[in-house]
Amino acid sequence: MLLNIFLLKGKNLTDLDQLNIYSYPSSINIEERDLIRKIIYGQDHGDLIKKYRDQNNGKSHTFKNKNSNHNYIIDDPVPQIIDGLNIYSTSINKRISLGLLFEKEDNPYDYKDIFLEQLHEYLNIETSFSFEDEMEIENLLITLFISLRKYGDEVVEKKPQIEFHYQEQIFVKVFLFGIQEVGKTSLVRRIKTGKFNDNYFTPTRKFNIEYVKEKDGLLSIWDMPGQRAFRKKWLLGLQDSNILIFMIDISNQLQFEESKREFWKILNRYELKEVPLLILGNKIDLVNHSNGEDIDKTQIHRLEQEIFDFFEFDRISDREWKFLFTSVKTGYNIQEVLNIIFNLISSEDLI
Ligand SMILES: Nc1nc2c(ncn2[C@@H]2O[C@H](COP(=O)(O)OP(=O)(O)OP(=O)(O)O)[C@@H](O)[C@H]2O)c(=O)[nH]1
Ligand SMILES: [Mg+2]
Repeated sequence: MLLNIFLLKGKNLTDLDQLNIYSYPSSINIEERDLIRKIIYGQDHGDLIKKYRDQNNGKSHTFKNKNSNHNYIIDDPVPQIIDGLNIYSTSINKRISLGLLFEKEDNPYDYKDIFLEQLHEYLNIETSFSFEDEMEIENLLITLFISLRKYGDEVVEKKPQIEFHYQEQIFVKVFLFGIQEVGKTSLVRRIKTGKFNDNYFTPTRKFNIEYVKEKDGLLSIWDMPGQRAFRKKWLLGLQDSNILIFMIDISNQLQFEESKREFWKILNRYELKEVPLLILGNKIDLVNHSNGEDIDKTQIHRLEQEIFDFFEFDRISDREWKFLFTSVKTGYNIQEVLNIIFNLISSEDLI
């Protein structure tokens, strides 16, 4: 199974002090100097690698694309075991090192074709990919990670033959969007840490990706920045989403119009057709002045109807969807959010 993906970039790869290091999911520590040095030297002129290169005539993949200004040269990836870590890395234009970290027993060659193909597709077919843009780099790593994991699970890994309690781990990409200050980042923190902090207020600028392990699977939650200036970044984050979560601040009706506009822009995107949707009416504590539990049923029903009418949710026709009132502050319905995520996607084709 693929464990991690990393990218090293600098004016000169051998100048370790000036290297920018990106990795995903970041839980595995590859930021160790010595390890990085070995990876880079291995890729450059390590003995083992040289032998391998000679056998393969040092193949590079140069892909030409008429529609693109870019023409990234992607080297054949090189397998290395470094400090017991199973690493498969390639260099791009001899200036960037991109590597995969596998579990010990994996054979990186199983991934060679898909790795090169995906990388080429991302770098040379996308018309404007730039290694200068951090967001694009992060997005590249995550997209590659998700598709290689998916590939590994479907094609490479053999399921245990006889294992009675074997339960497949599912991997879910959650696209969490909504305008500014509705409570998206607070929700992610609540799910991750169980805590809420009233004083915590940091508008998200680039998207914040959190990795949450739940008993039913692994969630990667893509928490989008809600401020107008950053909303164009939503388009970079939505591909391959398994579920959409749209959040509204129900205590701030002045922003409903804007919220509705942004909602339909995303919902009308062709690539998200049929992706299930969960809509959260957040900050119910402010409307109800309670913790959410002792809500007046008629009042809440009326409010729900008003919101449905205003946002025209009855026009949602091409997907499964659910609506839920929440309070990230009091914790009201937060567990239910997780249940619904797994219910909504249980029929999807997931890894
Ligand atoms: N009363 C109340 N306040 C909340 C709730 N959820 C979030 N907040 C507050 O709302 C404010 C905005 O929360 P964030 O989580 O930063 O909102 P966001 O949607 O991530 O905002 P952007 O990153 O700018 O898009 C913070 O002050 C939170 O403490 C809630 O359920 N009830
Ligand atoms: Mg935020």
